[in-house]
Amino acid sequence: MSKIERAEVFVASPGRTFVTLRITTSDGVVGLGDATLNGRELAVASYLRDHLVPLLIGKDPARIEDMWQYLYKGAYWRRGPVTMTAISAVDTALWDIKGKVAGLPVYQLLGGRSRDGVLVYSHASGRDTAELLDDVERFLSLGYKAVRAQAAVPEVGGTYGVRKGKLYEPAATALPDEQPWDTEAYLNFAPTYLEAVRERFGFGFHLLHDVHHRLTPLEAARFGKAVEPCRLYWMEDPTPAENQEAFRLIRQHTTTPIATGEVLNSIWDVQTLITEQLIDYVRTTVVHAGGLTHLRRIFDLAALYGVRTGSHGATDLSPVSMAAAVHLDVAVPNFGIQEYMGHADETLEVFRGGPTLAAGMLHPTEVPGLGVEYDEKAAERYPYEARYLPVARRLDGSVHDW
Ligand code: CS2
Ligand code: MG
Repeated sequence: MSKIERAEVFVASPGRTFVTLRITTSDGVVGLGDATLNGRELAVASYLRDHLVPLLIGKDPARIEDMWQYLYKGAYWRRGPVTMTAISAVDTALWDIKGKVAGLPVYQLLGGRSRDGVLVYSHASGRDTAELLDDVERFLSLGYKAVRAQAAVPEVGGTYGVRKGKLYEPAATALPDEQPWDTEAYLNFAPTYLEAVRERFGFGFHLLHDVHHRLTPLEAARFGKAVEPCRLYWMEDPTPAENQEAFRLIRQHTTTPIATGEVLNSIWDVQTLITEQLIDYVRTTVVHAGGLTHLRRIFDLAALYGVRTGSHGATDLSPVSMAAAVHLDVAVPNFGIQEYMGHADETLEVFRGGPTLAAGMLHPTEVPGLGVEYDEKAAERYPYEARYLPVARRLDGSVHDW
């Protein structure tokens, strides 16, 4: 029987920081898992190196479900982003190994194709409405069928989601950047630029918007009503989702579809949201919600209630978890859409392979496993750099949800 012989944790910053788990079996088969938790990377690296790696050595890599239960229940302290990201990395690496041993791409192990390709959306943004409109036009001209729109709110300067360079990168400073926030200014301005997008480009593509956890339930209801004429594909994270019941109030007031879940990491964190149909898309991911094994469970629960998938896919999810995401996206029956921002050139020097983008859709690799390789030598050229996500403060100085 093949055994897990080695489990190595790599922390490197090629374009941005990523934590990658590499498991090698006694037969020399290698599996990769993404263990990146933006702004708290070393916590997961230590959880893996100091607490999980000693448990992996000598274990049977084929027993994926058993490993999941062993790591989840064996921790005693359950759930949370650090624990679940570490478990996700192990789970994903074992699916990579299983695909390589079977000689099949991972989607074939998940039931095979349900669709020809995976619809994606990317991020258009601007420092003002005019710049945003130009950016939307750029993505539409690239063939995207779905575009997220975010613009800075004039009175409060920087706002969530406004790209500075080639890619939107929020974790850009060695200590948290404190950014101003004013809800009233946002509520007055954001609907105007979403309307401007529809006025300029019409309704022939999906338009998405990320509120990014910033409103109270009633403010979110007000925003949802205000943007109903824009016919959004979704408004994302309208209010912090720890309080799942809060979404009942939003639901009572607006038909704007709702997506949430990128900061959540288990089926229990989205159980009420799904079973009470308080959301339309669940955004949990391979890297933060327990790997393919657990994410498949979440997606199957969602399917029972007409909730579709809409997984998070920002630049801080490595090509490994993006590849795993597309293998699952192409197979599940209730797929909705996949976020896809691409990665920096430096990142792609280290992570080789992965899904291909064509006509606004991602396509999984056909090689055995996940289809991504990690170039350890290239990674050594990009030593770890500590980076933090920003903190938002209201105009009175009090901390707000970033
Ligand atoms: C955002 C992310 O892509 C999204 O929907 O919410 O940019 C998020 O802010 C980052 O992934 C946080 O690391
Ligand atoms: Mg988001």
